Amino acid sequence: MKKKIAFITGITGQDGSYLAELLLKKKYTVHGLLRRTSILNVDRIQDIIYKYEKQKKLVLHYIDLTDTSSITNLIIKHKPHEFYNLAAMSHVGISFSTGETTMNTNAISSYRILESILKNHKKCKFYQASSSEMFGSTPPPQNEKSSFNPQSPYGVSKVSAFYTTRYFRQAHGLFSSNGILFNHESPRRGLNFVTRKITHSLARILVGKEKKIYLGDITTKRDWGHAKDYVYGIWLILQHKKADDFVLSTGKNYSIKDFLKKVFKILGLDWRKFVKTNTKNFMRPSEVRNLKGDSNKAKKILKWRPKYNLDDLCKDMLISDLKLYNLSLNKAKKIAKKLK
Ligand code: NAP
Ligand code: F7E
Repeated sequence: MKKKIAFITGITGQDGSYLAELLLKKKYTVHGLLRRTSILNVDRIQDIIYKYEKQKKLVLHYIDLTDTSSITNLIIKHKPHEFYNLAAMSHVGISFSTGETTMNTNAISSYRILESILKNHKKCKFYQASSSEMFGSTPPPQNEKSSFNPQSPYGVSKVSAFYTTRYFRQAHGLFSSNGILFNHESPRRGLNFVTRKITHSLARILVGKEKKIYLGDITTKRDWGHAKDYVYGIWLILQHKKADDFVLSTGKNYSIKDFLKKVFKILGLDWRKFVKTNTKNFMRPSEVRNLKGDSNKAKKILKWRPKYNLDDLCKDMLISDLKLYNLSLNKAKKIAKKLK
């Protein structure tokens, strides 16, 4: 069989980097779309660049997501079998002050890409990175039938892209699917999302580079999984025989306070000594208070199941951040004893 060609927007991000690794292992040719930045921003994909770029199994193209004509040219030239649209302005808190960019990048781009696929390469399967933020204030558990009540420009933009993806499927027969993913984290998570902020700052506290972690509201609850499990689910969604929408989640939720407790406990520390909460800068005009997903549909139809639990995730993230500061877990525990 001819080798599959996949396009990934957002390849430099957390999910894009894990998905690219997975597809390359599955012998796909991967075309990664990245935007030009003043500092080369390929840390998460450096290893696969060394391993696959020379043989043209990984091909990178500098293209901003909002530059649809360039994306169209690439679609016409390479005729991808699968298009994973992962690029986004993905920070909910920041979206409150960057609403227009957020809508343009996250909502309008999806519309333009789908229109281009319809006109130029109808056979291409399309994946849209939809989000549990779309549920907003809808009480848990949330599944594919729950209503959307977004609470941020980010949430609104993702609802728009969700319905756009459905519209091209229902009206034009495209294979366009939504993955409605609940929060998923990893050592590759951006530093300004709450989980990574906590594990990374704790490592910095141990080496004396920080004294306290300043957080916003720590009473909100999230359903956290590991990004490695979720990119496998993303791939399964496009391998299913028909296009559809699927929730991916663990089905368990915890507060930010629970996450703090778990991470600090690994080193035998009391988080309350090192954290200041309700810091104004990190409070949002409106909050999504309680997310807990019901992914029975994905379990039943795709046979998808997450392997990591929250304790595994906390440990994985903390150990990785300790390494950045040349600390082993044992060494960190010794330093922590002195900080008690
Ligand atoms: P991420 O780490 O923030 O990565 C976002 C990616 O989008 C980065 O590669 C970024 O490029 C790229 N990007 C942003 N604006 C762009 C533009 N104008 N042109 C080209 N590329 C652009 O996000 P993630 O956690 O991997 O999430 C992947 C997708 O899933 C996103 O759409 C996100 O909204 C969605 N999602 C995430 C979660 C989660 O918990 N992680 C849950 C549900 C849905 P730079 O590296 O240059 O910034
Ligand atoms: O916030 C609270 C914050 O920014 C989680 C994105 O991947 O998942 C992510 O969005 C909670 C919120 O993730 C701080 O107010 C407290 O209640 O880590 P977060 P998020 O907003 O849930 C969804 C599913 C996506 O789709 C998004 O792309 O933690 N919180 N103090 C804080 N959050 C941050 N970032 N920083 C704080 O200091």
